[in-house]
Amino acid sequence: MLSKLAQCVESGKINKACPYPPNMKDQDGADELTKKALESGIKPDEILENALIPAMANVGDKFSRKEIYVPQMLMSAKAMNSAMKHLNPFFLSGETKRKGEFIIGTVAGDLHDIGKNLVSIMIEGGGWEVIDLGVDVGTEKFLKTIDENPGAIVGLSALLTTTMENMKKTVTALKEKHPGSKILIGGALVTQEYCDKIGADFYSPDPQGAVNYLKNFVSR
Ligand code: B1M
Repeated sequence: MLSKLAQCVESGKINKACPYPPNMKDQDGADELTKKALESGIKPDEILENALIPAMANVGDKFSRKEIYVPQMLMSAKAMNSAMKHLNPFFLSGETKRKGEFIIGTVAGDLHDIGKNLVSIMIEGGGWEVIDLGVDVGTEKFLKTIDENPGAIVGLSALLTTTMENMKKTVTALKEKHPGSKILIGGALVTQEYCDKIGADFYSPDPQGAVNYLKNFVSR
């Protein structure tokens, strides 16, 4: 059942009614299979670790190798979400633990969120609790959220030359107030050189690189 579920997430098969992908038409999707897996007694963390996480890792790797593109990745993200809706009550109740908290947002002045949302879903798929602050997020909001979630890792996305300057401001303020905090950055124009220049900890050009970086910080 878990390998079928993984296949659904990897192929973007959301539920039975979903006609995509055509070769899986009328079959159960991630929605039904997750429900059935839970009903059959498989534990939520087992479903996450043995089906959803490996499936999303494959999706991330294929995307990095340019074997699939944004639309396919979004379908996988939707399938993942339909599975997570059944698992979230267990994680939220504390019955099942996540690997840690990851705070993510697109920096002040920037409304681009497609890439940020992909990173968000991949990291959630990697077993983390994601606190997504959305777009146009000012430094104060990042500071407040890290105050409320000590030890959380922070991810910043920026797509505009102008807002990369705000990324720098946020990194400087976070490092000043929380010198031990780890900050990951990304976005179309962001580079490793820029990351080094502004004192962020890690630059990833794609979601899978972000997931791999977080593997160094499993806190639970
Ligand atoms: Co705008 N836009 N846009 N835009 N837009 C760009 C970025 C631009 C390059 C287009 C161009 O001129 N060729 C240009 C920026 C130029 C520059 O600054 N040098 C630009 C501009 C100028 C603007 C406006 C100023 C236009 C205007 O109004 N005159 C305006 C600004 C609005 C604002 O933010 N204040 C604007 C508006 C918009 C829309 C609202 C119309 C729309 C955004 C819709 C949305 O996001 N909900 C939009 C779009 C769609 C684009 C392009 C076409 C596509 C961006 C995108 O979603 N790509 C873009 C051109 C382009 O990039 N080809 C462009 C797909 C996405 C999956 O990729 O976001 O790069 P990306 O994310 C990647 C990686 O970068 C990485 O992972 C993702 C997957 O690989 N990644 C991370 C991203 N964040 C990460 C964080 C990480 C790690 C990895 O760790 C935390």
